[in-house]
Amino acid sequence: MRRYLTFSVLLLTILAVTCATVPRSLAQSSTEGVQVITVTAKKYEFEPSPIRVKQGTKVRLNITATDHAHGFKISPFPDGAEKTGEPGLVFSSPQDCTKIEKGQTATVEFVAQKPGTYSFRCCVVCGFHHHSMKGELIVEP
Ligand SMILES: [Cu+2]
Repeated sequence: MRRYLTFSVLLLTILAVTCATVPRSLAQSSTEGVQVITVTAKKYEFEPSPIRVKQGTKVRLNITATDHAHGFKISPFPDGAEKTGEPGLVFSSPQDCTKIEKGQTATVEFVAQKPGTYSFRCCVVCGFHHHSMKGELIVEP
């Protein structure tokens, strides 16, 4: 009986340790290999621009709006390319206009699949020169 009890405790301990470690290692692998880039959005520019990444990189843009609410909208197709077929940027979640409240940070995540220049712009009206608030992402082969 005593031996059985010891065995049960041992088994439970192993189970508990396994359960506690597996999700942690999964969480780690999901952040591995992601290039995190900090971007600032303010009237009327994005910093840095152009943003340069290597083809095949998984990119996470952490965009902070410092002075006003702004937006971030990027074309999934390179400039000058036909906007059909396989996109050059493959997003983790469907996106059109990512809105960023003043003082907040929004995240945009994608895989830079094809080389080229991808234009992005502000998509939340933020003032007089809103339409000239643009930037570029360059995916290098
Ligand atoms: Cu704007």
